[in-house]
Amino acid sequence: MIGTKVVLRLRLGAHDAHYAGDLVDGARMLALFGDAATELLIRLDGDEGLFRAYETIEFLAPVFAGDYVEVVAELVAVGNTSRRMRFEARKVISYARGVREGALAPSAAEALEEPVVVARGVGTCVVPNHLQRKPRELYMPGLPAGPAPHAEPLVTPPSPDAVILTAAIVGAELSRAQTPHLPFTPAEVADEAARCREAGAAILHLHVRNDDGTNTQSAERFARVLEAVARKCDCIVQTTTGGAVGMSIDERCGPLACKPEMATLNCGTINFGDDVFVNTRRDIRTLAARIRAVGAVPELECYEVGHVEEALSLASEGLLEPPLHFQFVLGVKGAIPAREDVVQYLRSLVPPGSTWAVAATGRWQQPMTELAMRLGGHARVGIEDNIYASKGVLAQGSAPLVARAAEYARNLGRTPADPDRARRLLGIAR
Ligand code: KMH
Ligand code: ZN
Repeated sequence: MIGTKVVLRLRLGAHDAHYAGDLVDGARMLALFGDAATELLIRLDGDEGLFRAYETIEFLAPVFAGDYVEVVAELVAVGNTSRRMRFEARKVISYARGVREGALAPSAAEALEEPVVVARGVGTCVVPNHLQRKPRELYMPGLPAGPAPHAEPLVTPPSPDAVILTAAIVGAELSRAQTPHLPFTPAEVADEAARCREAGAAILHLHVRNDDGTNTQSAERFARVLEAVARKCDCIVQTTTGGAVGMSIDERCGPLACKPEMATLNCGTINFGDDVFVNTRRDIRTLAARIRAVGAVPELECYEVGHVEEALSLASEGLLEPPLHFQFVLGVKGAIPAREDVVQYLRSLVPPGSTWAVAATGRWQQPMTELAMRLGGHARVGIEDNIYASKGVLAQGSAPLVARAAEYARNLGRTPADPDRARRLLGIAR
């Protein structure tokens, strides 16, 4: 379970002192981090595992023979075989003030009122699949059984601090028969938007429905929903120009009349389950121009590798202005699968200064968005893509999915961006 901790507490003795003045070397702290990591792995996997890499390590205060230290290892992320942990060593007992000056006996010591952090680090351990002896569901609830997303251990580069969470709260393919938590009316959408904002979302990816639940791209309906949302929260609204399969390009452009801050730009045609979601190269260029004409910032929806290349072509043709904002949509039946190697490849195509996020369908939503956050990307969650909180258990709307993603981000040391911070990161003028 993310957040699981183990604590070791021990006294460093004369045999640990390595340098002048009874100073203990930093390598000793690393050995203790290794021991704490090992206990965590035994508890999680029933195996000692291996330390693969440290991303950061800091030595913050000296440690001397005779000090007692408390070492904490906390699980912050779980991959297929990787377990990422945060470590902290704190001095809790030290020699008494005056010992060094000879004013007190050398045996005088005291418990510190406030522990002193002496070392900190973040690192990744691995437990190969064949050595894992505990069910993965135990510590990675929601991860589907079946083929693992990626066979290789993950070594995570340092992540930027802010993570932009998008809530996709309506969608075009869902029905109330599938989930009763699907909002239809402006008031229902606005309430759910406010709940998602409260949970940590900065962007709302928005489709709208008529009161009877049918899809519409009507500018009037969007205007009513946008007004209701703006009364309840300050989220960036990203209106869809994808609409529903089968709509014409003109119809799909309906919400642009509301001059949204953001709009989606779907970057290619795909099989969309049993349907075909058509975005010809001409359509994409028409949509890009119309989005630009209303001053909206496009989010580039990529369901295939070639869609990223298409977006880059649009930029080189001058139809998109950098920085670009990519959304990798994974796991649509008939399009690119939700796998770690896919994310690694797609993000390698993103030009410097641009941003990227992951959205994934169904059971892949949680593991893939968490992977994106570990890799420094942003994430989209919500019932448009996935209606379940865990296997067979409906999410109570999109907000709990946002809350879970926000908690995961915070455990990684990243902060869910509020809408204004997201605006700055995305270059949205207000
Ligand atoms: N409903 C899908 C066919 C978007 O919002 O831009 C398209 C879609 C993408 O949901
Ligand atoms: Zn959508």
